[in-house]
Amino acid sequence: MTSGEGPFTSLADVDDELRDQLRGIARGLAMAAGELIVTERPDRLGVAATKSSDTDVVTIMDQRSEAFLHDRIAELRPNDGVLGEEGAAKEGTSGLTWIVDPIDGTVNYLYSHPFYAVSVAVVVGDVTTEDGWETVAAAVSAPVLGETYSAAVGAGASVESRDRVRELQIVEPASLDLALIGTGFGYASKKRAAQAEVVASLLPKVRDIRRGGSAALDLCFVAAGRLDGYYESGINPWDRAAGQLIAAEAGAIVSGGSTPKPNKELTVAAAGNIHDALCACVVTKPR
Ligand code: LIP
Repeated sequence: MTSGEGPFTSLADVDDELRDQLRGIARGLAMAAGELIVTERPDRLGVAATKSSDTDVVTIMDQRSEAFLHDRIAELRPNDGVLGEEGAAKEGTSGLTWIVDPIDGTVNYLYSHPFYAVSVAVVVGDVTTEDGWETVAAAVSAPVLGETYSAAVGAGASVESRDRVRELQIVEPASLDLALIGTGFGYASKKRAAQAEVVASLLPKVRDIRRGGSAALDLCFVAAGRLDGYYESGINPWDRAAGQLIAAEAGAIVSGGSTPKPNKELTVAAAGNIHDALCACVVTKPR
């Protein structure tokens, strides 16, 4: 094992004590940033900027939440790297990197729709690649829902709500046609048209579809049994880095559909007995 400051190159380098400590830090940061985006939301919240399209928005609170997370991580774990959705980027020396989504479900936040969260994950490996890293510990905090999910590798997943902590273990649905499946859609019109074809083909084969608007929470909902499966094409590491560990530690199979690890092309998290059947419906052949 490596001491608390590294350098860490794999999950095996991180001992249980440090793993649990990192989970506690992720939980505290996600909850504090969640509190910030609710209590300091301006009355007339607007769009501060757009990214990949006019509907891919950033608010001042996305920026403030990420600045808060970046600064607190620098205080608590000065040798670790940071990678944030809104541009926070810092190379570390420890081999650990904090991948943060300051508000996952930004459009929901902009519209005061309650389904949004702060996602905080600490990973080991090469974050300059799509799948060259592994999540060590993670937390997703949904302030309006009053729920905070967390996990550490090999230590299980849990959700806290109103001071109660519940360990998470998924329960398999009878079959895909009785499964409730979550998904989401990108911001580019052409991508959305392709995604619409996939979901239209899937809809008659499952119990129903839910589109919540936050990948991080969708993955946590698989862990919590509120969804039997989730898939989405085009999400980024900050959308999934925390939720994919939480879902896996609750017993879900997490993959890239046709690859062992989630990636930009596809993220799938599902109960083991429906994972392959779901992938068969949503893995699209290259055009
Ligand atoms: C969101 C994802 C969601 C996806 C949305 C959006 P953001 O992330 O969490 O799954 O369907 O289109 O990308 O932009 O709110 O951080």
